[in-house]
Amino acid sequence: MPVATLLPFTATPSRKSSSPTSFRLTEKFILLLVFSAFITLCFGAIFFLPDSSKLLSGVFFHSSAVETNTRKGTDSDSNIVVGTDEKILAKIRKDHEKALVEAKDTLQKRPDEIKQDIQNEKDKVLKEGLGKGGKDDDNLPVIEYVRPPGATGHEPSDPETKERREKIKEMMKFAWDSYKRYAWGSNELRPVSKQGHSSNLFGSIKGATIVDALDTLYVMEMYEDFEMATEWVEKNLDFNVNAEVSVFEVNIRFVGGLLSAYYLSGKEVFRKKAIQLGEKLLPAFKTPTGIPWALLNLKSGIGRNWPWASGGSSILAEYGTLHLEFMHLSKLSGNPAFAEKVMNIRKVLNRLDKPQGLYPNYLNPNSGQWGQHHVSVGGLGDSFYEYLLKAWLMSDKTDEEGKKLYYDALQAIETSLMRKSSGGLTYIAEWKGGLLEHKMGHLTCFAGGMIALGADGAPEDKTGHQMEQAAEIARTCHESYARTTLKLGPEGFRFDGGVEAIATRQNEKYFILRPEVIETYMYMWRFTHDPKYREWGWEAVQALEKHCRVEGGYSGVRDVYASSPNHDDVQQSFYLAETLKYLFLLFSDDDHLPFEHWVFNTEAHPLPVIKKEMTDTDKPNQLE
Ligand code: DMJ
Repeated sequence: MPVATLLPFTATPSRKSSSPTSFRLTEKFILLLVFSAFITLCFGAIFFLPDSSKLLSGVFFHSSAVETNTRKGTDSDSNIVVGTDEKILAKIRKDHEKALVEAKDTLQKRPDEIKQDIQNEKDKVLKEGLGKGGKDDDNLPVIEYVRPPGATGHEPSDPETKERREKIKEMMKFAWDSYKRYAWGSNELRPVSKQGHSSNLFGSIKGATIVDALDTLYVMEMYEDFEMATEWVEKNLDFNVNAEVSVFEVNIRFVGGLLSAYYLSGKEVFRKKAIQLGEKLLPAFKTPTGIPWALLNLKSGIGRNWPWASGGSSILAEYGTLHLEFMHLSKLSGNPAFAEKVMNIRKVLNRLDKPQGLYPNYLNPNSGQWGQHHVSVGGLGDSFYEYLLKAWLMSDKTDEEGKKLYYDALQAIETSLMRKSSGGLTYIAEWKGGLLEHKMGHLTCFAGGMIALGADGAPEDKTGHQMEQAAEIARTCHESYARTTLKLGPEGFRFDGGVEAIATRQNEKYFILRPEVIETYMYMWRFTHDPKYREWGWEAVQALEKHCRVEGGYSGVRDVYASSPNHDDVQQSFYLAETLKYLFLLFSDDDHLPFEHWVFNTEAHPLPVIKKEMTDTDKPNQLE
């Protein structure tokens, strides 16, 4: 068979071999074979001969060290050259081997492990940026995220406690799933009519329940739901709304919720959103005194006060409940403005005379003078006192001014407002223009927990005394539940007209899933380990299940003294943020969100204590 027929692609059958320099096809083929054999031999020599690496180094890896030494070569130097040469080659070999092993490892990894590796690399870069005082794309300082201790917990060893804790988680799951199913994206859920609900406290900001529930989902290890909520925040949480919001409510629920979610999970989206929202709230402080407005239009930045508040006053519990969140906003943004605004509030208050050492609920932001002399540790006043104590604790006990203001205020409360009923129940009354109103609100019941939390630092050996006060308030608040038909606490209860711890007015008989009594049980349990607090908490769980759980979630009731519940059809966002979280912690071990490392904002969003050492070293976080 002619070779030509064997080489259909290289031969040109019509072309004649007339020229002396031209070859016949067979010759061409043989030449080609010889040539390729030669090339193969050369490459074989380079790659496979024992000392080929040296040759390679000369051909492909001309390092300057090799060049320099070669040029200057003497006999003795030539040993060095060989030595250096081998070192370099050894390093190259090692690097290649390492790369091969890494590649093999990577191929064996699951996608989520690869993702985690990428995240770790990113974190490393961020960490390096921190040292250089770097900024990220949003012009925020690059922060090294370190999860504070106790962000997650473990199951209690005692079987009954474990079972009860599981039950609370089931309740959270039901509340959350119902919200997801009927009201996803709305602020709150209407569990009876199975639809979304929004109060005007949030303007047209959406998703209050999602943001309020984030940290509870995390604390209860409901991570899939946490991811779903995170995704919603990333894609939908929008503060560019032309609407008026309550500065206080938006701060405690949204800013607080986002900050906690950031500190628990380390996800940057929460830090960014919290700071964005904080910046949107800053115009509220544009008043002659710097005491912020209660209401603010987030687009125009125009503020005003509640029309019902004494002579256009701002409210103590509103302007006095920004401190914790704003200190963290400064820490996380590197912008001292947030901290300055809240420190200025203190300055204004420090200049004013306090009637009997008490703080009236109303303060005019224009004149800087008190409005009506109405004092309360419940509605309109409550969390102002809470934030004085917690400012001190959150500063790792460096904010001495906060400490003094708190203990002085508590002394005034004890002297002027705390009373004991003839039946032996301690309560905190309200003060109106010098006269006591012997009524205590459900809201006031948080004070048991607050006093217990502060007792340890109390001056003049008052720790024991304050623990007793706290325990007495817890008992009174428990009585306010125990003395109702539904075993749920009324909004307000009185100690006059022959009654004790009972609501006498129709408009004080409702229960809206509030947390304060359970909050106090949780603090008392942590400090005393007296089992009665867990029992009282369990009684509340049973009442919630029996009277508030409906087909579409949990609902408040209109009258706790009625023989059967009349539902108000609202599942408040604080039920998921506070009530269920405090219940869960009541049945958890103390090392889950330990008080040494975490402080709860007034909406039960845990914020880490800003440790002294950290402030010194953590440069970009430092406040100026
Ligand atoms: C919550 O929004 C906060 O606890 C606030 O400080 C007062 N009231 C509600 C819950 O009752």
